[in-house]
Formats: sequence, C-alpha cells, structure tokens
Amino acid sequence: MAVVKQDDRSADAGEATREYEAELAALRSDRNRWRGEAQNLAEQFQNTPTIDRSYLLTKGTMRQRQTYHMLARELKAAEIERRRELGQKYLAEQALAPETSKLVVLQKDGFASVDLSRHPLVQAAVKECRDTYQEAIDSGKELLSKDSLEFVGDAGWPFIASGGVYKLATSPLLLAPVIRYFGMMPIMTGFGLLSARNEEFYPHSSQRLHFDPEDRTQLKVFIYVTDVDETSGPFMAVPAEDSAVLYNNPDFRLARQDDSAVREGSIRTFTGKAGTAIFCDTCRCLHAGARPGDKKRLMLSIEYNMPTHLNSKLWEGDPTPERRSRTLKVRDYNLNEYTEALLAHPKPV
Ligand SMILES: O=C(O)CCC(=O)C(=O)O
Ligand SMILES: [Fe+2]
Repeated sequence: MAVVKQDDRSADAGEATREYEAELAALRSDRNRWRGEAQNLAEQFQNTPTIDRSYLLTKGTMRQRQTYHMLARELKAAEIERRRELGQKYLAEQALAPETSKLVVLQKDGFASVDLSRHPLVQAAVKECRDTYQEAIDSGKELLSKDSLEFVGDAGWPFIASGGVYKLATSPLLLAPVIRYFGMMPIMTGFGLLSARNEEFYPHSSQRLHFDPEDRTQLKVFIYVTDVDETSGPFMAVPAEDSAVLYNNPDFRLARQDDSAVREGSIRTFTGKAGTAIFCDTCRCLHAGARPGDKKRLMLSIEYNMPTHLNSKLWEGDPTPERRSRTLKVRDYNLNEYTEALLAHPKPV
C-alpha cells in the first residue's frame, strides 16, 4: 500500500489519491478473485463447507484427492512455474555427481534405487546417523515411537545445517533425480532417522502395504544406514503401474492392505548395504517395511514434496491451518535461492 507522506500532499495530492484508488481496486479484485475460488472449491466438495485438508489427509477418497491436487496446481500455478524455472536452472548450473546425473525415476515405476555407498556425502551422512543412534542408545532415554518405527532424530535436531545429513539432503546427488521426477524444485518437508522395531508385527502400522496421504505424488529418499538383507525388515514397494488398481479407484480411501491386494510377484524388496538409496513415490506406490526379522534396520528418510501437498495452505486466508513443516526447525544461515525454496520458509511481510 502506498504511504502518503505529509510533505507530498500539497505537492501532488491528485497523484497520491489516484495511487490509493488503484491500490483499493486491486485489493477489491483480489478479494473477489479469492471469493470466486472459494466458491469453486466449495462446489467441488458439496458435503464439506470448506476445503478441509485435515479431512482429506485422513479420510479423503482418491477422487477427492485427485480433484484437490488439480485445484491446488491451478491455484499455485505461479509458484509451480517459479519452481520449474528454478529446477531447470539448478540442473543446468550444478555439478552433477556421476552416480545420479543420469538417474531417472520412471513414472511407471515410481521408484529407483542406487548404491551411493562410495559417495563421500553419503558416507558422512551415514556416519552422522550412526553416531546419533549410538548417542541416543547411550543416553538411555526412550525413543519416540509409532508402531513399527522409532524416531531417533529429526530435521533441526540433532541434524543441524552444518551436519552431513542436511548437506546430503540439499545436494545435487539427491536433488537432481527429484527435480527431474517432479519437473520442478521441490520443498523438503522433513527428514529423520528411523529405527525399525522389527521384533513384532503391528497390523495397523506401515509394515503393511499402504499409500502415504500427503499428496497425489511425492518422493521419499530412503538411505540405509545399516546393511539390509531379507531378515532386517527391508523397504518394499509395488511399482506405480501395479499400485494403480487402488490409486485409480475413485472410491478408495487410504487403508492398509494385505500383500494379496496386488498382483502376485509385483512387490519389490529392496536389500542393500549401508549407503543404498531408494527413491520412492510413496503416494503412488503401495509400500511397506520393517517386517519382523532378526536384524536391526536403521534408515534415513528424506521427504520432498510439491507445493500442492495437503499440509500446505491452499490460499492466503485458507481456514485450515498450515502444518509446520518439519524442516522449519533447520537454521541454515547460508541460504541461497535453492535452499530457500527447499525449506520454503515463509517470507517476512
Ligand atoms: O518401515 C518402512 O520401511 C516403511 C516406511 C514408510 O512407510 C514411510 O516412510 O512412508
Ligand atoms: Fe509410508
């Protein structure tokens, strides 16, 4: 809003009034535009008075999720375009590591894995994760846990911006395939170290096949911190094309599935030594892991999203609150345009 300074008033009062009126008109048309959008959205979701993202996240049908995703793409078109350009610039500008410079996660698969155990960034991240795990064990404190998984450490604490995990998560080694898959610079919504509690089978846990709820498409990069074989609860996933029976079913609401829900032989099990990376679209691919076995599995999970994800506000004034992204705890004092976009820190107004 233009500020009319006292001294300028007499000098050019007419000019200031015109500016003020233009500002008002812009605000009014903006308000009308948002009203129109809200009305469009409400019509799409006849039974819900507002677009209830919390509802969609937990109970939405595949049809509602798809509609939401398309609307979010429309509403966020400008940001998506900005991220497209930034992503292209990144790929052209950055020195890409040979291990992933050509790695493409195909849309039909929705996953790809690669041995990164010899890359120094991965070695440093794996070491940081192992040290963090050891410290957690030595401290004797009980770890936060949810069914089959224990949360050993998180973005911001103890994984700070000067550490190996953050450097890996913001490196071209991981970002290049993610940008190629999304067609844009992603938001990094979280990362953390997970320990599998694989003594027991918890029927409501991620040990059974499921889709993640955050969007219609996203990527998690899992890095094994310990060697993982068949008996250490390996990560498992069903190719996107075989997961489509449920993903494309308009009435399907997210629910854990038995292995028999998918075509026989379609479940891929990812074994590999420490430093193995698995890129997986956990919204499009049914997946599971940490099944009972006799060896421990430590795994780093790094999560990348598009601006359409359900924890992000749909428009200014969206009544459903924005969930704080887990990476907001990261204090990076050397942000550049790329890391700023990755962390999607709210801009000061
Ligand atoms: O324990 C696993 O490997 C499953 C993890 C999972 O479902 C997820 O991170 O979304
Ligand atoms: Fe999952």
